[in-house]
Amino acid sequence: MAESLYYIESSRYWIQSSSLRRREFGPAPDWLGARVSSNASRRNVQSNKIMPLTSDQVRFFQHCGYLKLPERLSPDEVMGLREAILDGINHEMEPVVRDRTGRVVRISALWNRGDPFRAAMASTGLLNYLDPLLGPNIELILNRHNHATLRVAEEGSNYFHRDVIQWTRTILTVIFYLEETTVENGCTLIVPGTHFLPGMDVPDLGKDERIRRMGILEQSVPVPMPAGGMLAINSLLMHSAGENRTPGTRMSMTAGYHSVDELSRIPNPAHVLVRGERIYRGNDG
Ligand SMILES: O=C(O)CCC(=O)C(=O)O
Repeated sequence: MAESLYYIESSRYWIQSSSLRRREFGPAPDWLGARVSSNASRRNVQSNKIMPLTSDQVRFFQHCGYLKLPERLSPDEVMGLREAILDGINHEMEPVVRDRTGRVVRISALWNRGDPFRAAMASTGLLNYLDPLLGPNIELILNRHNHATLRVAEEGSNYFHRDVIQWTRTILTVIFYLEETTVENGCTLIVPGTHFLPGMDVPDLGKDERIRRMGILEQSVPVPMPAGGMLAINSLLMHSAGENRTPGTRMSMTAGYHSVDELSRIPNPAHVLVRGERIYRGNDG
């Protein structure tokens, strides 16, 4: 369905498709409702489309390299994902990653596992937020992230990293929190602004002498998130899961997104189109 118009009415968020069928999308986020005095005030004049993120939020993401998305997964979605992840871990459903003791702590290839993973990773609500950051044509990446992790105290596999090497083809990472994360149970740590530092092929930033001399990782800040919260980061941003110092678990799921590469003639089999179309704008002639 080509979705062309988003608008707020009676605190509900509506989508109207080009076929003029209108569909309710859900309750309007508080911040959006508060800012919308009339439908026209949030309409992008050129596209006649109401943007789910303000230009200030988009600028914040570009400047700082991260944004807590203004909406959460519903408690039912969180519960469905938690059950599916625990099922995958308990039944050791491959592909999985184990910790040093052989325990399964991560399930991979979430997209291939179907719902509820597909529903969350390609939900209209999430893609509406990614649209102002990535544009209308969006692909989900199958060979970066696409996994869910259960972090416990003894796991100890956290390290500062970037998700890509160079800025020319960076990606957008979304971390979905399926349990509340706090400083105690190892919320995500980020180093704001580090997406502007030069590209480097360094898997574990804390072990790199140049990074250590810069003292840049000492500038990291914790980002506590509620259960169901979603954090978008520029994948060049230096980040790490924190250390879980509680007896409990800390479950999250991670996915990566690209805008469609308009210079690629061949569809990448590791990319799934989740919004818009595969465009090609190469000048071959
Ligand atoms: O869960 C987190 O806090 C970080 C996740 C992450 O960096 C990853 O999955 O690559």
